[in-house]
Amino acid sequence: MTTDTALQEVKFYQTGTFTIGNRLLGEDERTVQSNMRRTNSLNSGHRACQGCGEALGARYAIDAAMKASGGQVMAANATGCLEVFSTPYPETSWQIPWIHSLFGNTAAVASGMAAAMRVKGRKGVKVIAQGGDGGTTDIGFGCLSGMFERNDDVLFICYDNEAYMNTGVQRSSATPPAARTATTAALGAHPGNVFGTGKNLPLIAMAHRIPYVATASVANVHDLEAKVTKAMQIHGARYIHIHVPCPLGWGSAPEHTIRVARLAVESGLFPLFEAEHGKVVARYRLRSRTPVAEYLKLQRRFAHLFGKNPDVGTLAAIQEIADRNIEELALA
Ligand SMILES: Cc1ncc(C[n+]2csc(CCOP(=O)(O)OP(=O)(O)O)c2C)c(N)n1
Ligand code: SF4
Repeated sequence: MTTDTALQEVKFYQTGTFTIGNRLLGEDERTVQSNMRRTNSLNSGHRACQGCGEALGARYAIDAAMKASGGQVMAANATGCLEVFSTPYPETSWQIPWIHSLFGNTAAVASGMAAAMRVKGRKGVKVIAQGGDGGTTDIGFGCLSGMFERNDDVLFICYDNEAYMNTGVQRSSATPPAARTATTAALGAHPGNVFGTGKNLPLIAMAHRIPYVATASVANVHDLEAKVTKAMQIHGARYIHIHVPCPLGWGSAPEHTIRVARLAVESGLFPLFEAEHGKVVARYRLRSRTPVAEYLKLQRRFAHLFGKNPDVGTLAAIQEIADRNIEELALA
């Protein structure tokens, strides 16, 4: 954390090694994250929990955006964990121009920033809006839909940890069925979030027929960076929805963040795809079809489904959701 104006560079403790699976790749194919000269947009020293998927996702996305734009990025950030852990005023971990908006108006603030850049003739400056799933799917949804409908020149990134984590794990409209939160039924025949509720924001974004929509996961850095890089080249409204496990809210081990994220993808519960102007144009095909139970059992928010008498009915209903995703998006 620094209030110093000088940029802090990345420090790898083991120099001469290639991080995150890049060892066998040529220089051009390695991730932005493996490069010691990346911008380090979200600097170390912030106050996220250990293993926070949102901190990883934001760093991966904004570093990739900085590389793609030659360092010409500014961001609006909704209230939520990402804002709170990165920027306890007057300190900040961000090494980019960054504005804290209200919880619900990030998309509108970013639209204004893009308009200001247009008026000033600063064509090269790219505007990103970012927030959690609560700030995106619930309270910020009206402003976001307006930003899509006007095709404002903004990339909106939702870091989806499937609840309102910053205020103590309340349910959002991105909370999956059966997940326990502070505001879903703790007891009864079927504790946790009810089935048949919630919103699928990537599909809603596609319904606006905006130029680009993608889903991404912190478990697949190459894919995430490629999508951000592509989005930075496109003019108009763009939306990327990144799945970011939250050890605190999900009751998963901090060291399992990537594993949990990967199992969400490989089970079909969090499909990875890209869409242009409302049509799916690419999808990540599953390497192996993993049963949803493998993903769920690593998280205490689903612990009531396991134990001596597993809730086979609820597990089958969740498996059905994954199977439907796999079929509808032709993932297998
Ligand atoms: C109008 C308004 N209502 C409520 C709050 C309190 N609040 C701040 S952050 C937050 C939850 C954020 O959840 P989410 O957007 O999912 O982000 P996360 O913290 O999970 O990353 C809430 C309810 C607020 N700041 N403003
Ligand atoms: S509560 Fe979750 S999202 Fe927030 S900082 Fe901790 S791990 Fe990250």
